[in-house]
Amino acid sequence: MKKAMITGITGQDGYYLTELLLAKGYEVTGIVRRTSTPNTSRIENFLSHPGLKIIEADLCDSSSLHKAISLVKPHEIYNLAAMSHVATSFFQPEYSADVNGVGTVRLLEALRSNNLEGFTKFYQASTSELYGKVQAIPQNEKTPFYPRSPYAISKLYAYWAVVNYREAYGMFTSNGILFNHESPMRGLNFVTRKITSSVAKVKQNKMSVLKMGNLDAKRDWGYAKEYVEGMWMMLQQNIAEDFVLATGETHSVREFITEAFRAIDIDIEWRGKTGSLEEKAFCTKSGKVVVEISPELMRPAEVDLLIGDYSKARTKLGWAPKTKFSELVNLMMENDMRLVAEGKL
Ligand code: NAP
Ligand code: F7E
Repeated sequence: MKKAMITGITGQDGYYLTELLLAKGYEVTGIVRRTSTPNTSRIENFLSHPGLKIIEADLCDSSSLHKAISLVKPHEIYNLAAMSHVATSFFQPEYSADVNGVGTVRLLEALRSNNLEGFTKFYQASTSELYGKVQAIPQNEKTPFYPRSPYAISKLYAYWAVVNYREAYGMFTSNGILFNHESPMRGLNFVTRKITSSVAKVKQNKMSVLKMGNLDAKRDWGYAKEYVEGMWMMLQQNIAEDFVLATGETHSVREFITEAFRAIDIDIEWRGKTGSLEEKAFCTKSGKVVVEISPELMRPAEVDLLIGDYSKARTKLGWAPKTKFSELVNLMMENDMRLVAEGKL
């Protein structure tokens, strides 16, 4: 039986990857950090699965990682754990570097100190945020990086550590450079889920106005469930390489909001100078303001435009995204409409 270890198992991608690997018959070990309130709500349904074990460890603590790896000796490790919120990284730059950057090296070193460098395949959750102030459109594996946040800088360090351990020690280490991927499991403070949960509340009269930051930022948004399949495919190769996963389509935050309202049959109209603090969205039918701008939600430096070229993944892995932008918005809206109606949001 193949053994996989997932750091960040309690997050969005951790949920979908656990579902995938258990369905494939893997024995899965999840690394969960200690928190004062339970952090396993996403994976609640898997906790009683005989194929899943949980070990308490932290990316900031080398000895706990060494011990976890020596207990499991996994065939595959998926390093998904991170302080993953870009806006938060501006307030906690040092912590972001510790978890995302040094944490990755701690995990790679734990493999080496357990003499597993020739045995375990390693997946690193790299990110389209590395492209930052983009140097080419669209972005692929050869596009130079230009990080624009402490989060992206920390992930850049981890990216190069993964390349270096591959070259220096011959380890099977792969960077998945994943563009934004979303789902009903997305954390509530990322923009897509913030929009779908808030629009569902507006519809059900539990919120009147949605406050937003930069509406002009453009992202390449895919469906997380499909992206974890790509992670697994990367580790089934004979030779470790880095791959971009993306949809090849880009949409602005403004378009996402319009689409979310459209999904529940509400037409909105944008008024005020586009991109200004005065811009607002009105419900066409009621005339009420439903979206306005909050300057404190703007970031000190922004990533304006991301659009990925996933041709290498399509050719070498046979991976391609299936869910279209409007389908993704619809499935997230459907989920949040139900959760709001049930009083769970
Ligand atoms: P997420 O929902 O924020 O999950 C992050 C996970 O990391 C959680 O399980 C969290 O645990 C865990 N974690 C944080 N700090 C830790 C620490 N010190 N020790 C151990 N675990 C820790 O993120 P996601 O969206 O699933 O993303 C997965 C990974 O892909 C992240 O590395 C992210 O940076 C990267 N990424 C994401 C995207 C995307 O669009 N989603 C795109 C590219 C790359 P708690 O539950 O206890 O907080
Ligand atoms: O922001 C703008 C914001 O926080 C997207 C992480 O998973 O994907 C994610 O990073 C855009 C930005 O994701 C609000 O300024 C406007 O331009 O959903 P986000 P992100 O920063 O792209 C990458 C690939 C990762 O690797 C990260 O881990 O939306 N925006 N108004 C807003 N963003 C938020 N969060 N909240 C707002 O109110």
